[in-house]
Amino acid sequence: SQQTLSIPTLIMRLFVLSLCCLQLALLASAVKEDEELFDWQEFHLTIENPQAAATVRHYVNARDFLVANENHLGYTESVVVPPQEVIGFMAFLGNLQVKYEILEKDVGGMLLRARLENKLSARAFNNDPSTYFAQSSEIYTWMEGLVSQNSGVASLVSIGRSYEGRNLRVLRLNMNGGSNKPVIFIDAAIHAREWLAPATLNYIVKQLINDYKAGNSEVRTLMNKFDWHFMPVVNPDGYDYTFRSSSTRYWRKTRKPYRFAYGADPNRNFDFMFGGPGTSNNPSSDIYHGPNAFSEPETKALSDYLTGIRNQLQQGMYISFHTYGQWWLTPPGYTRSLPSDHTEMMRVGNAAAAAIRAVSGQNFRVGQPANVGLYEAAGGSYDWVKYRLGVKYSFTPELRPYYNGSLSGFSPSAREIPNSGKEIYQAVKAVVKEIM
Ligand code: 0X9
Ligand code: ZN
Repeated sequence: SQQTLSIPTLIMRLFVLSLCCLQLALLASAVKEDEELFDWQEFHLTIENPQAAATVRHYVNARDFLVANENHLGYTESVVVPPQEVIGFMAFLGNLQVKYEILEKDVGGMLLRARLENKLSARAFNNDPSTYFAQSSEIYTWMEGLVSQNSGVASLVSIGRSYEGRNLRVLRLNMNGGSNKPVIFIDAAIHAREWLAPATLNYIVKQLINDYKAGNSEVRTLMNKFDWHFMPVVNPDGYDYTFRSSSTRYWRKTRKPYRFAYGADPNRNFDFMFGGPGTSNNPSSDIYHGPNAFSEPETKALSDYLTGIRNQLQQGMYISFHTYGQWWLTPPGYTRSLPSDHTEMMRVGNAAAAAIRAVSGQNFRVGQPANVGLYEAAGGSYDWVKYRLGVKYSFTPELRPYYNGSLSGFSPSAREIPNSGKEIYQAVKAVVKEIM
């Protein structure tokens, strides 16, 4: 069924095609993937109205700035600006009467120092991923080592593959071999840039094994009673991408391509209140929920695995490590309305905060995100686990440092790993004891 096109139709089609190309070129004007960001400055904006927010977004999108949506209190946003654009951006913000603060004058320098420190840590501690920020393959190799040193009690489960084909792996510690024990499931790095989360998880794994072997009676009780499952890297494509250069360091989402952008926010991609408050249908947004629930192979694999152990999980607990801000978040995260078991959830959450305070003096706020200074967000993993799988005890801790609005909170020094590890290890034991 060949079709001849009239001249006007052809011209029309060429015109539409050229418009598409123009749009492609505009959208492709993102920061180069290998940009090291030396002397780039981090602006923190406090935008009072949606109109101004749109104007700022338009200005920023037309330039090669690095934007990391935070969607914390209202319309606040971190924008990282190249040195030659700083003066112009300040003038633009002044005209628009948008309040701003410069939080970092050399983002690239700061990230380079963090990277060097991380290298030194790796070398000083034998490339042990509980002492430095390791990529997914290094963490997997380390877990394989744990399995061979602890045969019979430790095992590795492959639960699927990421979009780019990386392994999705769960380390299981079942000390006395019992079957059908209640499960404690802990995951990390649903969000790519939150490096302290997998490192803290690895620290806890190592500490549990050491304390068990040393005959610590508290740990022996907790490990014998529960089957412990650890998934250090839920989003390995995004996580490994953050190791490529400074300009990719703040990547948050998966890496599956969508129209002119990459990735969905895995913590908006679960099948509970999908597309609700605190999510976006724009693929270039940092909180893009994806085309449909479980569109990402990573969230699909995790949800299938959790569904498979549902009965054991209902008797245990789900904990999803994120950073940063120092909160021990309780569900539901999609709304500020209190759940019927609010008092009980606060009781258990407060036990975590008390344990942390006793170890380090750090303050962790407990409650639903929108009631403790964060925001409502639908489609998150812990809400799905609680309200779809029926797992009562489901938490999302936001680890160190205390929230200050800056992107630098995502790149703490490797020296923070043991500090975070110690306090969160005690917190995890405390909450599990509360539900025994
Ligand atoms: O926005 C999120 O997904 C979490 N904060 S983060 O800074 N790590 O991105 C908050 C998760 C709270 N849980 C839900 N609201 N689902
Ligand atoms: Zn997160």
